[in-house]
Amino acid sequence: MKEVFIKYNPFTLDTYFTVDGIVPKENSFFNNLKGKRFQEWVEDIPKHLKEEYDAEEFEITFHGTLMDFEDLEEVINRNRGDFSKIELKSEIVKDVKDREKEIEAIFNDIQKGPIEELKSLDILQTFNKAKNREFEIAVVATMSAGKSTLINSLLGKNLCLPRTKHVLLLLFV
Ligand SMILES: Nc1nc2c(ncn2[C@@H]2O[C@H](COP(=O)(O)OP(=O)(O)OP(=O)(O)O)[C@@H](O)[C@H]2O)c(=O)[nH]1
Ligand SMILES: [Mg+2]
Repeated sequence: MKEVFIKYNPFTLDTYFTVDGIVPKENSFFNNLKGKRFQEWVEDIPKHLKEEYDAEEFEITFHGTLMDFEDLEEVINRNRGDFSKIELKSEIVKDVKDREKEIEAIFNDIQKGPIEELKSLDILQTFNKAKNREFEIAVVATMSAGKSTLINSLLGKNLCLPRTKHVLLLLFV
């Protein structure tokens, strides 16, 4: 039974991977995951485990968010037939929502605290803007490059966009 450890940080996109406590070889699939989102490579885990470690029995411990663990669980369950034994354990860490709540609690404490400069309307508005899910996207390209076509296909509907020629188009999503 090979013991696999996968630690994935969705904020920095860093992955730490070991099998029986040993980091993979340089040319290993598992050593080339830096900067890649978990969802880009989770599907390929079973195949590479089998190919690179030439074993039938694995125990995988995943250290990361619940959302990523569930994706891994789904992939493992789908590929169970290729292994004589494959077990999955989790070490769940806080996800984005938990962290957002913590940041909000800290901000609310600051608003009740003694430092008046941190209670200005400007700071309150900036914090609310950062928290808001709305953000601005600028689509910039030369005339008839396909800006309107791109925006329409991203939105999945045909907006009647004014001529977007060389100008900055601000799209609120
Ligand atoms: N072949 C091809 N044609 C495209 C593509 N994207 C857009 N077009 C065509 O290119 C033409 C211009 O596309 P638009 O989306 O209107 O370009 P635009 O940048 O909004 O143009 P302006 O607002 O007039 O500057 C249209 O006839 C589109 O159908 C593409 O990816 N491939
Ligand atoms: Mg246009």
